[in-house]
Amino acid sequence: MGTASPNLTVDNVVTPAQWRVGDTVNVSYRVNNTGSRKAPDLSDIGVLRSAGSLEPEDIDLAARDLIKSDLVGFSSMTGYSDLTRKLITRVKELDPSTYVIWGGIHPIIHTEDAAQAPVDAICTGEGELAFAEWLEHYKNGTDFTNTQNFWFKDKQGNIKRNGFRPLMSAKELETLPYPKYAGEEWLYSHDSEGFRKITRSHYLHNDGLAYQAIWSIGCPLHCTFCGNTVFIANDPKYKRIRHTSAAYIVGEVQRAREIHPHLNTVLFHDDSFMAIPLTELTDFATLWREKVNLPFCVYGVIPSYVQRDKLEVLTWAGMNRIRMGIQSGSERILKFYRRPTPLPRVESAAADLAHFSKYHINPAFDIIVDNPIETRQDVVDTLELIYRLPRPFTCNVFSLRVIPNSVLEKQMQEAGIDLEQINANFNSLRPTLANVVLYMLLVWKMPRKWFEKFLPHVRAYSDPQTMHPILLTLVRIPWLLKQAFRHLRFGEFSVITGYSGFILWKIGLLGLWKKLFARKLELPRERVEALTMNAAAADATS
Ligand code: B12
Ligand SMILES: C[S@@+](CC[C@H](N)C(=O)[O-])C[C@H]1O[C@@H](n2cnc3c(N)ncnc32)[C@H](O)[C@@H]1O
Ligand code: SF4
Repeated sequence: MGTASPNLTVDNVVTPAQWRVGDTVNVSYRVNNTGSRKAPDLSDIGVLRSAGSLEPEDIDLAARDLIKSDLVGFSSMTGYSDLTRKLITRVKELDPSTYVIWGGIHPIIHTEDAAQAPVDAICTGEGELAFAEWLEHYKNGTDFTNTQNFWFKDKQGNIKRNGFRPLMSAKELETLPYPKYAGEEWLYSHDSEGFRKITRSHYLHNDGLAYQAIWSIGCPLHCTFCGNTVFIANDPKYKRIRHTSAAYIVGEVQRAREIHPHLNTVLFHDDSFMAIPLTELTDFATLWREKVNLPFCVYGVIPSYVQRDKLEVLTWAGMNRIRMGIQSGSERILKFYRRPTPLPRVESAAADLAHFSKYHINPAFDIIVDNPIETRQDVVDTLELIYRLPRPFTCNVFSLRVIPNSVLEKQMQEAGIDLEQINANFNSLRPTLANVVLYMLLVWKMPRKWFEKFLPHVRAYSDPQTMHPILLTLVRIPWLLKQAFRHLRFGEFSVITGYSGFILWKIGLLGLWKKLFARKLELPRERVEALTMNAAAADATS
């Protein structure tokens, strides 16, 4: 029999029709407890993971712990900027002498907004070397206000806006220590205990059996909706792909496995992994097989950089999953996003991926929907592309959001459109028929004549239309099950988190399962040698 516990569900969520990142808004909701025990405190419930989800008591409790330090550094994306601002404000109210620095994507992308918070400094670019320089001055009591990649605020509130340091070179990246992992890290918890040490259980619940890594920085494209547009505006050299040596990244993963021997997959979050030259990928593949020999997933794949050779060498190394950005099936919309990935190139990349489907959990293609610029034809074009792409695959379907200061923000302002911004979850789609049909296609390629019956009823985002929230929820259930099944078949526990994968690993069943069901590409030595030689020639000409 299970232990008595509260079971809280939230409904009747009412939010303003539109809000911008940084706004404080009123959100009302109803909480039902269908469990067998009283809930300890209803303020445990966050709404839409929005910045306003922490109650003032939580903010106060966290801030009281933080002011025990002389220096507090915050790091946040824009979606969490409101929460960060509240924490900073409370820290400063409780102890104005605590030195506060705000870093991370938000101060880089929306610098003026972050600078308005009661901070002492914000970090406006890469932090590693800049922070080391600042810290040296801070400890020695010397003037730190000239440190680049920082803006400083004096007691009167005047802001000193310093410029940018050059981006770190590959050589400099190589000198950095591995990212902190499962060491002295603390997590704030709602349960009135405040900060608690991070345990293996936290990792299992967040990442399953996966290790999250980034090998390369940079992206050659500048899609209007992406934060990259700001990185590139700050320094055009951001377009270049910079990365550490294969030995460094392999060493990083080996270190993680020493701490957590249960790790059984690595997820690379690089923005443009496939743009790394073939010679370097071949070096990586050879060393990876030799020293790590774990499956891995590559998230940032731009269709124009997909090549058979690259796929072959990485699959041989252990790559078993790929996520590729398609965004739209309409050439007009790709042009609007300034994405130089013509549809024939997208389709040939998908065909190349299909060639390796035996060794891969189906690839996931990113698609952006709910764009008010789209016409009905653009929406139909995307559905048609999804219909004809070679299977198996799935899609990550995102609702378009405007990242402040991105080129898209200007495009939307010019078009007179005020969009809900990225505070809301990217996955909260509008329940249009177009989105329902999209998910149906991800579950099953229906006969062409059925598909053609749906198409005339599909509308553009801005057109008046009937919404289908229940249908959208229903069609997502088999889609989720299908995805979970595909991961299970490969014994891959990165989307299925918690203890299940860990227990299977511990009793040895996971290893056995993978031996029986997961296929691994083996290549004869001559083929590997040929790939290595071809790589040098191919990189020289590309
Ligand atoms: C890895 C990644 C993820 C991972 C991990 C996210 C996480 N919570 O850690 C996953 C896949 C889960 C993810 C999810 C999302 N992501 Co993401 N993600 C990235 C990615 C590719 C790299 C970020 C990273 O870790 N970089 C490595 C670290 C070391 O660098 P950094 O954070 O930039 O920090 C440096 C500086 O900022 C500075 N710094 C940082 N903090 C501090 C603090 C102090 C005190 C100092 C001095 C300096 C400093 O120094 C650091 C080293 O140079 C970026 C794109 C990019 N190229 O940055 C997008 C990015 C951050 N993601 C983005 C978004 C929008 C999301 C999602 C909202 C998307 C979604 N589908 O829902 C979710 C949010 C999930 C969540 N709740 O956190 C946007 C953020 C835009 C914005 N303005 O906020 C980005 C920029 C991509 C984009 N589209 O433009 N993401
Ligand atoms: C950071 S991108 C990296 C993917 C890869 N570099 C590519 O574009 O092919 C991750 C995905 O998030 C989605 N995304 C990024 N910015 C978005 C925005 N402003 N609104 C909606 N989705 C967005 C896109 O679908 C994108 O493919
Ligand atoms: S290719 Fe991906 S990471 Fe690069 S700019 Fe476009 S969306 Fe951003």
